[in-house]
Amino acid sequence: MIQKTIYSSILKSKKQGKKQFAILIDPDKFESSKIIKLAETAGVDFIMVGGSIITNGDFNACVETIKQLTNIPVVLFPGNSLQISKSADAILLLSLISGRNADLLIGQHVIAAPLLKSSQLEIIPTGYMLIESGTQTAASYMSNTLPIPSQKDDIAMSTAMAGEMLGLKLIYLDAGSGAENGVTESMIRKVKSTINIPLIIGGGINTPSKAIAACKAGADVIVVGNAIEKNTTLIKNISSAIHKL
Ligand code: 1GP
Repeated sequence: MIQKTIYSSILKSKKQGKKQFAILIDPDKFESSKIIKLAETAGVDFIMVGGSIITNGDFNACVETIKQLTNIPVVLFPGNSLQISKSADAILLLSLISGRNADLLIGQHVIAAPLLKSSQLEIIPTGYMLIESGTQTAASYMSNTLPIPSQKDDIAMSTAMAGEMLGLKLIYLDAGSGAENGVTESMIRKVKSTINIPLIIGGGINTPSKAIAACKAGADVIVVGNAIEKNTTLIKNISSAIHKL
């Protein structure tokens, strides 16, 4: 019997006021075990795998390789229903609630449901919200949705509230991979004040101080992808910074 404990560990950390750190692996760029070893040493809480588009990577092989290398839980963060691997531990079942694209609110989920049902994956229903970041991101283009304007805290708050009322278990505010401007502290703070479920923040976090600021504003989990591809020492630096909070 597979233990499905990832969501409960997020809830437990939230209750204790402990922040969690996830690294995001893009299967197109995953080349070596080095990054996974660094994640282990740094005490990374989760490894997320996914991307808006995969061109040359093998999604399933990437997940299997990571699973062989580490006991850190592997959580799928799928850009579409092709990005499902039964070898992972859990999946963020994303509903793109910032957008009005029915396919990403329910369509892809219908396609994926039988496969997910037959898997051992822990399913974590997640309200996924793209936040405008200065330039158009791959996530916004590929999803054919408009992100929420970065200064419109009220829209973000109402969207997150609706997501929680619909029964979603996490809210993920994402400025998009490599975003120039991350989600503002003001928006994080206000969204946090309106929901009880855990809050994930990602997109453009490339220094320990940005990660700390997002945590202090209310993030329960910080996700970093782009920056650690460029500078692997950030894995340790960001992890120790937010785990000390
Ligand atoms: C992207 O939130 C993730 O969907 C992570 O963003 O790659 O900018 O760290 P970065």
